[in-house]
Amino acid sequence: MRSPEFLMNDEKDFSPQKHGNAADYDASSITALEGLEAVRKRPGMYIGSTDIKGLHHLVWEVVDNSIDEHLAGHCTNIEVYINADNSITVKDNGRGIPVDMHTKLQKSALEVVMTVLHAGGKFDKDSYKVSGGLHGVGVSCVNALSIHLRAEVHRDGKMYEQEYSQGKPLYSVREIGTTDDRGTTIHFLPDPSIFETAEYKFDVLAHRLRELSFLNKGLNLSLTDKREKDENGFKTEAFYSTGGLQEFVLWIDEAKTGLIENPIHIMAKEEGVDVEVALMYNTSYSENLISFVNNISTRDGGTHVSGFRRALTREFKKYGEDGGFFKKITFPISGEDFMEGLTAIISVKVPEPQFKGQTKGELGNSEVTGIVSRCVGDALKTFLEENPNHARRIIDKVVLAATARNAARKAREMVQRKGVLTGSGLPGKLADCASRNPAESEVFLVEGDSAGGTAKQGRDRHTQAILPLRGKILNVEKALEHRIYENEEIKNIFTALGVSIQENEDGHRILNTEKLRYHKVVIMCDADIDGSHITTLILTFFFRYMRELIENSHIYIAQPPLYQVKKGKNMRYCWNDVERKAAQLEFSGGKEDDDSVKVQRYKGLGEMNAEQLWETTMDPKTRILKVATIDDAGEADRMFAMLMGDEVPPRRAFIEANAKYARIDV
Ligand code: 0RA
Repeated sequence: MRSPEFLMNDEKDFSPQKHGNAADYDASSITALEGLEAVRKRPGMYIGSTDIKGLHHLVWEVVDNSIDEHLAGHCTNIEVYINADNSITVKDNGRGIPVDMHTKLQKSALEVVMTVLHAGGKFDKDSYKVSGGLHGVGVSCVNALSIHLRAEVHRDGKMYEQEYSQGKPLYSVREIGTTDDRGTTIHFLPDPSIFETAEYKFDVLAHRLRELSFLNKGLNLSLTDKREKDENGFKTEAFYSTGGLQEFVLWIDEAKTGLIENPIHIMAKEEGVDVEVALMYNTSYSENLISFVNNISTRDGGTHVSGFRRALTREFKKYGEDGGFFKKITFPISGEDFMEGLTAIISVKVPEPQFKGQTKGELGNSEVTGIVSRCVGDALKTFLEENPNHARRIIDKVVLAATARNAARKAREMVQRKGVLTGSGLPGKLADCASRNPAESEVFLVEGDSAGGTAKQGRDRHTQAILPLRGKILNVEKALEHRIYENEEIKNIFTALGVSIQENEDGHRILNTEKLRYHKVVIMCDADIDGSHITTLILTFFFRYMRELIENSHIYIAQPPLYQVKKGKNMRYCWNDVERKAAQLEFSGGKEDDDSVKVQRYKGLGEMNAEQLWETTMDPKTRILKVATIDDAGEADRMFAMLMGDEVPPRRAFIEANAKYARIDV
């Protein structure tokens, strides 16, 4: 399906599993818990889903075990291969999975690790564990869900192997030779009877491996795609970071202009908790905070993020007040003002992490707040003392942010008082639907008044509303916040949707979606360059000001067809060139250029009549809708800034690299 490529994301939800141990490991410390049949019966329970996300999840289950070896100080290299048949090989130079006999089970430890759910050594508090993935499942789940898996272990001078099918060993662990190296190689082919899709995506794997390299400086990671070969051999990418989070921040901010020379890099350890933070101020208005616990992304933050915010606000506030830099400001400075234009990565390593929340995306350990707050506070104090010039630049930016926030609040209050943002008076341009049930109601945001008119005629009046948007909508990436509330089209979106923005005592903007009037908001633009640009502008607006709507799957992108192929009474709509060619060949009975087969290229929605628009793009029974998602706020932020910001070179590079995705009309 066509889509702006930056919306395609990988997955990065992980929760820890307490598992494995260090030097005193032996097979008898493994505890057997459950059989693997359960995993095959209900795979979703263990790996989240059996779609493309679940497929990629298998790789992370294995890689996380290798990362654990690195965290325990035993592994420097992890190689990942996508093989020609879409099987995966993960090779590390860790200690190698133990192979000695498990006394009770009378099996090799390797077999136990590979075939028993939750098998692990006794928990070792001295090293951090990430393995287990989202549902704390481990490598045995990968085995259960693979039609074939081969484990090769190099350990104590010997090589061992065992193979499995759907989790069942094909033979006992056997010795296959001698070796000088150490490590584990896991090769697996996902079971096609379990997964909806078999094809691995290079970019998805590359993205997480790059992230892992920033999070684990000094670790060599590589990805090789053996499915395609060109004159330079297989496509391969190596990920290695010497600078760690400092480099991570610069990579995320590639398209932004720095406010200070270098990122502030903080590394500290307290009470067994490793704290690493890198932060950078840039000239943009957005905040980008990314956090990890034991290499696992914590999407919803948690105690480590609270500690960071607390320290940042406290130290900058004190510095600004002591220096008399806030004298001119007549309203209170809020925590938010210190976050504008800030990109920060917070990574903590906690021996016994507790994850909270529905998706386990939030760190719960309460002691971590104080630890991070002290470590970051001390480091910031030193930075501010030693770098008065940079400190001044940041403080000036904070003052500007506070002033802008105050102006935005006034502008918002003005329109909200008038009822414009609260949904009382609906915009005149909105052709509302009859239903008052948001769950069945949808609104189409349509590019241009004329296409809006066609959509109005074609729609199902009961459930579908139409809001035409005139011309290009405001580029919110470049506009100051108070300008946003003055923009007609944006005001109309707020009013039509029935959502409003409120500010809490911390200055934090909160979206009130209680009165959301439509559960589906469909962006419907022309299938040309302009149309895709407008789609991106609207998505940028939702990303910056109504992110919850994207997170809660309320935002969709309509997919109008690109062609109509016709011969006599035969007619078919086509969404890409493959479909078009197939239709042409079919209608002509195999003749390459049959003049009686007519191909109409749809560039704009306006080229379709109401009935055609309904049939192809709006009818819930036949249309294709793409849901907008942000699985990775960091990546999305980077892409939006790149596409919409004012730094031209990286944007051009991105558009060129992704030309086949970005250009819809190829
Ligand atoms: C159980 C115990 C130990 C290591 C591992 C498993 C292990 C698993 C994987 C999966 C991929 N690579 C891996 N490397 C190691 C501890 C080993 C010891 O104490 O020697």
